[in-house]
Amino acid sequence: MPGTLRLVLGDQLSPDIAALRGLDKGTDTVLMAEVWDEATYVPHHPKKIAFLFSAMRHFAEELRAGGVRVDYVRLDDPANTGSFRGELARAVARHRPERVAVTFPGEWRVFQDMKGWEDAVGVPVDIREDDRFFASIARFRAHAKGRRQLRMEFFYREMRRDHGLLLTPEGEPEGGQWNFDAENRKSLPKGLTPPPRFAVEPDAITTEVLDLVERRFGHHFGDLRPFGFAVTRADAERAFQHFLVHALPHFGDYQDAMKTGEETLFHAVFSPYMNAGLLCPKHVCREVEKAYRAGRAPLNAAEGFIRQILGWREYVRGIYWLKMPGYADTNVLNAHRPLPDFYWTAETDMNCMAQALGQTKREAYAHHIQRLMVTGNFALLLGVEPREIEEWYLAVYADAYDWVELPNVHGMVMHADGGMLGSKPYAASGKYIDRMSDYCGRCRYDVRQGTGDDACPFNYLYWNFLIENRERLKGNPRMTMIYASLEKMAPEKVDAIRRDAQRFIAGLKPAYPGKAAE
Ligand code: FAD
Ligand code: DLZ
Ligand code: SF4
Repeated sequence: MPGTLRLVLGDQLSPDIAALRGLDKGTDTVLMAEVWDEATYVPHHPKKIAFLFSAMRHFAEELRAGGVRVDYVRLDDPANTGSFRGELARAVARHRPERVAVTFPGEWRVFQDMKGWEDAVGVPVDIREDDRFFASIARFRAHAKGRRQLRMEFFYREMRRDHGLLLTPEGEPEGGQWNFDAENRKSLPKGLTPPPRFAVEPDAITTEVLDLVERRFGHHFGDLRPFGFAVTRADAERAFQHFLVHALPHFGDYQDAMKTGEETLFHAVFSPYMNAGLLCPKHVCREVEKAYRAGRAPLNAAEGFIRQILGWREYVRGIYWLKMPGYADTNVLNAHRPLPDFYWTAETDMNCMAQALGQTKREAYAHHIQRLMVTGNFALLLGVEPREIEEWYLAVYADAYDWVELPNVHGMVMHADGGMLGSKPYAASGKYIDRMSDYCGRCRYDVRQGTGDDACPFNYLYWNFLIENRERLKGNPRMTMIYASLEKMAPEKVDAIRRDAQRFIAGLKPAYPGKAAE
């Protein structure tokens, strides 16, 4: 009997995903497909592809074990057309369903294509809302309506109230304030050792995927092995429990810290799992609240953590669907320089960059402050073309999908949207990196020098950025003080800054995205 064909995409690996609701095991089939287009629309890190393919294969096995019929198309299937549309059309011809059900995708690019599927395959295609998020797209639109300016903090407070997280019985914020960020900027003290990273041994399915990825994508930037990602929901939950017990208590205090050789510090390291559907954000936030109420984590840690998910993660998704497609095209700082080659080789004598890029290459992971204040800050100061740096971030991190990467890079890092994610650019000199890390002590450059051959490039690039963007930024009330300092700067010093910045920029080699390792 022809039933419903239910398509599950690689980042929709949740048993309660909308497309699976109402499934009839007698008549319905679930379709999953490894497709070339998705694996190559940017040159994804091999670990990211392996994680996704292995998690997809494990999810298919989980469904089958529950008695669900799954039609799983592997990348190497000779008839594989390489696209969602092509695979859906082939599956419709095989199963002759009455209709297709699919969940709203995470990327504008895929949504545009999805809108044409019904005509292409000749049966109704039911695109269902992705309700794994706290806020629907309509809820975010309602928040945004009529506001002259959008700010994460106000949206976050509404979300706390909507979902009753960290509230007193009177509906007020726990601890008398909404946000404890001011307590969360400590550098790492000597003698405090972060917990070991949670890792899972590859099983037979993962081992087979690793061989496939090595053969087909081994030339992409990034190390495939050793591979320790969780690829099942059970192991993703173990990773989360590991975080709750060992890292959450210190999460707040050292959220912004960086240390040589310490890649994950007290971070959660489970964004790939949450974004692919192996962990549910609502479950994660409730469990963190419980840990706080049971006295297992301080308020600044629990609040800081919940804000990342209930606040930032939801806010960037809201901005994405509110502003696309035009959002990706803005470039208010008129930045057009090419991305330097070392983003794709991790070879540079700036130690902070070498640390962040090196661990990105090894792990497909860097924590927020490395992404924002090291690799991101450098691209901002240099004035890299937003599209180039966006493609890089989308490719190299295991948790990267357009809906979350784009607002973070285009908005938060590059200020290319004019300030929807930050009221001023997060530009900083080497002084910030020196305060929050031990990188500078081991660097060939001197963070105390502003100009000259040995001066930290972040220092003169910072002032050069302010000079180049003076007309655009000097009216920003949060930048009045820094522009007042620039106005007072001796002309010889300004000249030296400009000369050093130009010399440094002229010495950079442009990158050839995704080709560096070929
Ligand atoms: P933790 O620091 O432990 O935070 C816990 C969780 O909060 C994360 O797992 C994540 O789900 C959420 N979170 C925290 N900050 C953000 C944020 N700004 N936006 C969305 N979610 C957030 N996150 C992605 O999931 N995918 C991306 O492609 C991505 N690209 C980024 C690019 C740049 C330039 C920047 C500055 C940030 C980006 N982020 C992205 C946000 C953040 O850096 C990562 O979510 C975080 O580093 C993941 O590591 P973690 O799980 O250890 O996070
Ligand atoms: C990221 C990714 C990759 C690398 N490969 C696949 C794939 O082969 N099949 C699949 O269903 N999904 C994959 N994905 C995730 C998709 O890119 C993601 O589902 C869309 O971008 C929508 O968010
Ligand atoms: Fe980075 Fe400058 Fe410090 Fe070197 S001195 S690690 S380049 S901030």
